[in-house]
Amino acid sequence: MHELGRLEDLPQDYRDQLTRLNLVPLWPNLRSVLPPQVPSRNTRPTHWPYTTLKPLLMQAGELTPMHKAERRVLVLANPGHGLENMKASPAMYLGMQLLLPGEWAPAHRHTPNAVRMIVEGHGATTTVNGEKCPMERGDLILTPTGQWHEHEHSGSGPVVWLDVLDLPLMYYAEVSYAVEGERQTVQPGRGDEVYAHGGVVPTSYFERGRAEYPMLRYPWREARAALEALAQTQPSLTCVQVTYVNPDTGHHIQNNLGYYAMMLRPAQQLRLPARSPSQVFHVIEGRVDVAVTKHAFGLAEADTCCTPGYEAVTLTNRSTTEPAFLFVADESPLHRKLGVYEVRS
Ligand code: GTQ
Repeated sequence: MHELGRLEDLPQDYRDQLTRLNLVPLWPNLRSVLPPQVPSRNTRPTHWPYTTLKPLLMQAGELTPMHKAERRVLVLANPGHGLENMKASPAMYLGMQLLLPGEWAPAHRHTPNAVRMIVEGHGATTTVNGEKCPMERGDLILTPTGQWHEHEHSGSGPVVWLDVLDLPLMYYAEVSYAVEGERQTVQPGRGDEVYAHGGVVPTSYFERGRAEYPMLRYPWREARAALEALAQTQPSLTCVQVTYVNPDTGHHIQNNLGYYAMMLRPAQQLRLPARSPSQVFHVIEGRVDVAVTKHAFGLAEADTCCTPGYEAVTLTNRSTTEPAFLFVADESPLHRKLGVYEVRS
């Protein structure tokens, strides 16, 4: 690939004229916006150990009362994107949120899509558009775009969860905003009970149109059971993984980000090929080593890490006797919509 002209090659008065007219020559920048073969990526492989994060989150509980926080969250920010930009990757935001007994995080709705993966604690609930969802370890709870949500905790002890939002993408698109609301009236009925029976879904002769998000809570008990059944039924299957889907459509649960649960068999080493999307790995149970390019992380339970796209990732279960379980998030639905989804090798 031959070298192109530089900005310095142009006479200063010509450059000044361009600047005054809000014009920029492409050729000095062409290679940086269209690099050869592989995109440039700011996403750095980054590890957030829970043991170091948790004491600081608990300290936030003492330092900042709920009414001064609205959402008491420490953001897992990727230094490659600049900490102040609060991105784990180009499209993914990660936050670790704390709710103490008796606290209430007031109702609001916003354009970014969110999910929460419950890390620890008992007795908290998230109410999403009037549906009250219990929060237990490993559960995945959705708050899709535009839906009212508030969190409350009537149990004892702290409750902590990992928020994943497509906030950086929405912010980039200049469509990110929130609306504050009143305490919701809880409606009877739970999607996770109606849709708890795989393969049989509600139907009607008198179709009135389906809810866009029929299931808001995906209990860990069910996802874990699905992974164990899959591993047992297919002993030679290398990637024991399930995707969180909308049970009415079979499509990803949200528009931009994909969510998965993965099981590593005892001592299993799994090489995930290089693909275009960035990924996030969070350990639900066990200990997992993550290797990507020149980085290697030892993930303990409740640890989180992210990896850039276009790099192979190798996962290793540290236990030789017990399976390990991971929650995975990625940008593949977005990449497919953009028409750029790629698997390389
Ligand atoms: O719980 O609604 O981590 O609105 C960031 C923004 C959590 C939430 C976050 C939010 C929330």
